[in-house]
Amino acid sequence: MTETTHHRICPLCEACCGLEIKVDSGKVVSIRGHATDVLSAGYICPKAVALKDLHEDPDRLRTPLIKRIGVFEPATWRQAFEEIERRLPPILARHGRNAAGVVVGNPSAHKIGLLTYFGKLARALGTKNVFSASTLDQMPRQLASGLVYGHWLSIPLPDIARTDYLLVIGGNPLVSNGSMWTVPDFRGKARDLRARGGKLVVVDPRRTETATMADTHHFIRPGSDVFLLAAMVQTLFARDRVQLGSVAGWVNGLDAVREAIQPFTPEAVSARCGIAANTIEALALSLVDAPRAAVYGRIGTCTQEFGTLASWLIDVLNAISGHLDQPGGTLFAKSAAFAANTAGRPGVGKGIATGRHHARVSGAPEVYGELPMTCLAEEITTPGDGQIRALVTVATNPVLSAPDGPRLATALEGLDFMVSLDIYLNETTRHADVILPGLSPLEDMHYDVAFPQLSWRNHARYSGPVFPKQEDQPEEWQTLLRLAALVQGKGIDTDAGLLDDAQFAEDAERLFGAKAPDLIAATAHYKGPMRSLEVALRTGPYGDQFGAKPDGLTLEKVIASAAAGGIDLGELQARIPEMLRTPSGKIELAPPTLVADLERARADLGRPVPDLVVIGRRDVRTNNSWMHNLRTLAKGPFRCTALVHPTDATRLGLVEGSQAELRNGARTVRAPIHITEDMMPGVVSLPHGWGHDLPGTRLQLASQRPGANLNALLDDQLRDPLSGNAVLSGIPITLHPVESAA
Ligand SMILES: Nc1nc2c(c(=O)[nH]1)N[C@H]1C(S)=C(S)[C@@H](COP(=O)(O)OP(=O)(O)OC[C@H]3O[C@@H](n4cnc5c(=O)[nH]c(N)nc54)[C@H](O)[C@@H]3O)O[C@H]1N2
Ligand SMILES: Nc1nc2c(c(=O)[nH]1)N[C@H]1C(S)=C(S)[C@@H](COP(=O)(O)OP(=O)(O)OC[C@H]3O[C@@H](n4cnc5c(=O)[nH]c(N)nc54)[C@H](O)[C@@H]3O)O[C@H]1N2
Ligand code: SF4
Ligand SMILES: [Mo]
Repeated sequence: MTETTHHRICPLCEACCGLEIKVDSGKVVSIRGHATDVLSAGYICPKAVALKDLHEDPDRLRTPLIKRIGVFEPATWRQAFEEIERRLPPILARHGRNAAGVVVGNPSAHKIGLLTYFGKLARALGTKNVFSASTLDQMPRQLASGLVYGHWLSIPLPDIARTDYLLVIGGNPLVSNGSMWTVPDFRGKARDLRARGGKLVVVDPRRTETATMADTHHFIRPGSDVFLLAAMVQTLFARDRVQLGSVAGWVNGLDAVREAIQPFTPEAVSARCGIAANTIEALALSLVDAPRAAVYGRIGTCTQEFGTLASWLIDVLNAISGHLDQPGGTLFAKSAAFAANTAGRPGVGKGIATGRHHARVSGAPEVYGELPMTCLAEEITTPGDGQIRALVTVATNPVLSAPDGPRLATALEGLDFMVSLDIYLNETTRHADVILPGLSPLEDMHYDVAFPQLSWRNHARYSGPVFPKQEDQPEEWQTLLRLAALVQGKGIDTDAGLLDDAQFAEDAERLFGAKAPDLIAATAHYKGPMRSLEVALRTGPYGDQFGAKPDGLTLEKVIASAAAGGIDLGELQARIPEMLRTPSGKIELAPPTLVADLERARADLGRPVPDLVVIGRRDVRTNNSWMHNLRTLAKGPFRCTALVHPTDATRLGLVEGSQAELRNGARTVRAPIHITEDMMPGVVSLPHGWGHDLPGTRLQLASQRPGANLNALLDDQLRDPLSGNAVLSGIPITLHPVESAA
């Protein structure tokens, strides 16, 4: 037998590490970090190795399933599409386009076919009921960026390789490996930062793995980041330390910020944050005192009632401390393909709009084309015109991942029809009538669309399939296109390739006008996402412009670089004003909706601090809700434990290792207690993504140690009104020893 070596990036988290995969006789022999990868230089975490388990997992679906009289039966692709055609279009014909809902989840960000074709299905459905995991995660960050810089994916990134001071708020990159910031081997980079005399400071209600390696860690009351950040901004104004540095000529709204921030003095917010006023001042001043500094906030700052405000104030701090768009401060990536902030006229754009339509039941505004995930259940269960009766889910497991999963599960059971494009029969897809399996990542090609826009270094990397796919199995983009055709009444025999050609031609004409015919001819040898990737790369900022710049990038060159570890496009560079896409061509530091929302925060400042609140947690061997079925990751100590501070444990009569019940009104879950001083007193931490004890799933390993579903405890009515993002952190609960829980 002959061993072959393959290079692809890991699809399991945002670090996007380069892998070297050795294969023999159709089996994975080894998975290692690719030492010469231009982004990750050999770094991997234990999850990458589990790609072998994922590929070989007997529970991973390989054929479509159709539910008949409550039981899933294997089916051919033809039978599956026939069943969908028989049941879905009549619902739309009878009840209108909004009777369909569509939900897309996290793994789609790691599969170019899903990411670039999901929108085609949503458009074909023509429904406003589009939902995604973004409103359980980073929508506040994206909305703030849209308002300030003019595009949803223009995110300032800490220039970790050159900074002297990094303040991490509400993120644990040592475990999560970074998010909205592609930064493989955060630990190594943070170590280098400290070795050259720089400082790492962490603000988190738990002394996390990242906090443990930091110079300083501050506990903060969950949900109060907006107040801390506002007071830091206020301090810089009050002490006359505001400096805009190189972006001074490009900032609108500085006076409006100064005016609106006045009430948020360190003294006024201190009790709410649980941080001393002089500590808040010192944190603010450290930013201006450091020659090069960056503030990074992540999910802890987003999944709260003031998520958009908090995300925005992080931008304000980076700007007014003089480090925005500076080496060693925060910089914007320049992606080789697909970035809106490299397209069109440099330095100016349309900006963003929200609220172009609203959720029927709650009235929540559309944001980035979506409605809040926390509106899904009520949109299914509330009768009336526009009620969701048919649902398509794509790579998402909201029964575990979204607040009030039990309510959602009941809602899904009440649908007239549901289709899931997924690789498992799990807590969500068990409610489907038809499940269409996706490819194993090792059978799929990939090029990251989003993450090069968020990477610590510019680069272009292509991943080819490691294994051939089963002959009859469509690629996921083909499945999405066929579903799109089907709901447009085109019938199930339409060829996905022809549909794609037609769509490509349409897009090319819209985007490239008179040049479209040449473009169509020049790219005809590529299909599906490969074809749009070729166009994006060649017309992108490093592209060969279809021959005009012969040294520039083409897909062929990027493919050829895979074994070498991809193409390095250098460290991040200053990009203001060229990357701005606001109508003014300026950084809009004081968007009126955000300034107005500060009043909501001010009014909330006096809210009493609850006795006990729950927050989430991630573990390096898990990924949201779907990797507990993989042997390499499932072994070891049980990870779904509730962490409690010793004073709380004593007060509540809890002993180490005992079962406790967490209660939020009538909602309850049980978990074993681990007592640790790493928790802030008054805060309990329970990881999300567990709860694999629901009937009707096919997750043999995960169901052996199911864990508790944190989201069964959370309320689906709590959200940040601006972004629609769910509140997942800082929820008041009570905690009871199980023996006394009657
Ligand atoms: N309480 C609490 N809840 C949270 C969070 C939290 O911090 N606290 N975090 C939130 C965040 S950040 C996120 S991103 C969401 C994630 O929530 P979701 O987007 O729902 O993602 P997962 O729960 O990871 O479920 C992924 C689904 O995709 C399927 N899948 C995996 N690989 C593939 C593939 O290659 N193709 C297809 N078609 N399907 C695939 C899996 O089987 C699973 O059904 O969870 C959120 N939920
Ligand atoms: N191993 C692993 N890696 C992952 C994932 C995973 O499930 N497992 N999920 C991936 C996904 S989808 C995402 S979005 C990213 C998320 O990436 P991160 O944001 O780094 O994720 P977390 O580890 O949840 O870190 C959030 C931190 O916020 C803290 N926190 C909670 N509430 C508050 C608050 O109110 N204020 C402050 N300041 N902090 C608070 C928590 O204690 C926690 O340490 O991780 C990704 N990477
Ligand atoms: S950190 Fe781990 S899971 Fe994330 S991309 Fe790298 S190897 Fe994969
Ligand atoms: Mo996420």
